[in-house]
Amino acid sequence: MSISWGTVVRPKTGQTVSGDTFVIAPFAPAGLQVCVIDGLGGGVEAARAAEAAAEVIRAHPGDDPTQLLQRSHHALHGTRGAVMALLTFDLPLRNVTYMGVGNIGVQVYSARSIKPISKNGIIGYRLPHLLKLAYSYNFGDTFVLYSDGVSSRLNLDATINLALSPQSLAERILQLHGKDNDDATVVVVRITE
Ligand SMILES: [Mn+2]
Repeated sequence: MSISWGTVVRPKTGQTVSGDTFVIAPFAPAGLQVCVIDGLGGGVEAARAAEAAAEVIRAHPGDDPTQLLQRSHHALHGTRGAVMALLTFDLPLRNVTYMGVGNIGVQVYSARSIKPISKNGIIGYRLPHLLKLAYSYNFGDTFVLYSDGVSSRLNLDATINLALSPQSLAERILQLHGKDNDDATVVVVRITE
């Protein structure tokens, strides 16, 4: 089995700091935590909020997603707040769970129907009742998490070339669907046999 991923983070036009960030963190014995975080607003304050949540995920990536989001919620008190989504892979079982709060997009390219949704809310301000969605996936499926600096038209784009490597695919998605007026992040993960 091999795991490959690609990532791009691009600040909005005129900014040098992105208020988005991501975490990709393998954990024992055979898991992978993948997270995209969008700090509210922009610039340094947004980046500080996103980074506070990223630190929570990086500290204990194997903890249950519910705990990770609750802990992030507490860590983000006093910040701008953030929206975030987690894909948590159990690699030997070929299972993945999704948990998202707020406006992070997800697109899964699979023969299976894997169409997760997020709950409305803002980490740090208003934590919704958390919903963990579980799926089985196939080897070769491609998972994409993206911030709202990428248009959700991505989900309808039938021209996406899945023969591309995850890194090339992330760059291509940003090129095709990125918006200049917001920070934009794309994370692509593929697990093959
Ligand atoms: Mn945004």
